[in-house]
Amino acid sequence: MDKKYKGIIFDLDGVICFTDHYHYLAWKAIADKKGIYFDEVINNRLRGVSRMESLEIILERCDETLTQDEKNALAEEKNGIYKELLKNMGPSDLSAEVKDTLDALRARGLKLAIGSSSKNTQFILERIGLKGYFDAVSDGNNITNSKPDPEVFLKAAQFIHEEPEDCLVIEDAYAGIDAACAGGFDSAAIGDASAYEKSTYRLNSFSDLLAICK
Ligand code: B16
Ligand code: MG
Repeated sequence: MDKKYKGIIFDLDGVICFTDHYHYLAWKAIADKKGIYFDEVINNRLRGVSRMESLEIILERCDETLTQDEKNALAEEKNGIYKELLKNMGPSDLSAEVKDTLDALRARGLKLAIGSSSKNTQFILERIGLKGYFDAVSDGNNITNSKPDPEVFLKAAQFIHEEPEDCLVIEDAYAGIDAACAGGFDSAAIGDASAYEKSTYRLNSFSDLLAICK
């Protein structure tokens, strides 16, 4: 395939950096407090899923019926624990491979954007030294429908003034690849989703992008 892309939209967690273990620890603290069974396998189902939807998945194993206020309080408590844990992150959590690849793609004239479900995107970008780096950031704060709805990627494409067919989405979550397809984007899958046949490309490593976006 020899398509010339104008923009690349990167998912954040699982693509640019890895915060899933911190999500796990924070949700585990909440689950333990409520006496709900939770493990790393269930945590994998939270990949790319919004905070409230993540809570609903965890509550599948809860016998109690919670009110919306109680759910909001739990989600907020989880986020407080998660944000404390994120303070452990720093520039060393951005790999040289990712940074060098981003720089090379930019040097080739591509516009670079973030398309993440996370409401903590700006905080994470700041922690890993990428504050202000991207041409646009579309995240959990500017959407009403989360992946697999394409909204976060459609907004990212709008922010960089490009059409979906001219952009490539990079994702590690099945829900993210589905979102890219639904929005009319080509996609490159990495990590957890790297075997997903709905993706246009499957990456072994982040730098494989250099062979796709020439
Ligand atoms: P927050 P991504 C997603 O980030 C995470 O993969 C997912 O596990 C998390 O629930 C979601 O962000 C919301 O995060 O609680 O920080 O708003 O993969 O879309 O970059
Ligand atoms: Mg992700």
